[in-house]
Amino acid sequence: MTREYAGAMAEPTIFERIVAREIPAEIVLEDDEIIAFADIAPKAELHVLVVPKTARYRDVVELAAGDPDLLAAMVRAAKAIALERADGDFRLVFNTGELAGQTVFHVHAHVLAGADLTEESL
Ligand code: DGP
Repeated sequence: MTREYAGAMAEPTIFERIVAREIPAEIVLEDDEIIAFADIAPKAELHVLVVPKTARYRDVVELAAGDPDLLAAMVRAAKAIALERADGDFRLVFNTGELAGQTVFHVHAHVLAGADLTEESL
């Protein structure tokens, strides 16, 4: 795991600790670049976090600028999870910045699927 971005924190984030298996999680998908696991506080029938293993990027803006292929891999992972665990449709949310509700500053996508989400669509 690389932790190279300029603002790298002294303490690893909770997601780095999940990657390192220091904290248990219900892992649903993993490859060399990405890990995906159930959100601890689900907001939908299916609520999975898709997380790059590298801690280099704080948010999706940094990721898009620094490694668009990795961002594309996250989207592909989201689709695979929605197909395997729901009907294939899904909502992808990147909280970006504290005022938008981001609490973990290691880029991650919320994949929400399962029950009908249309009643609460944006
Ligand atoms: P955000 O608010 O966008 O930064 O999302 C962070 C998410 O991380 C939030 O939905 C709750 C989830 N979360 C926080 N701590 C843990 C944990 O220890 N395990 C798991 N599985 N999810 C966590």
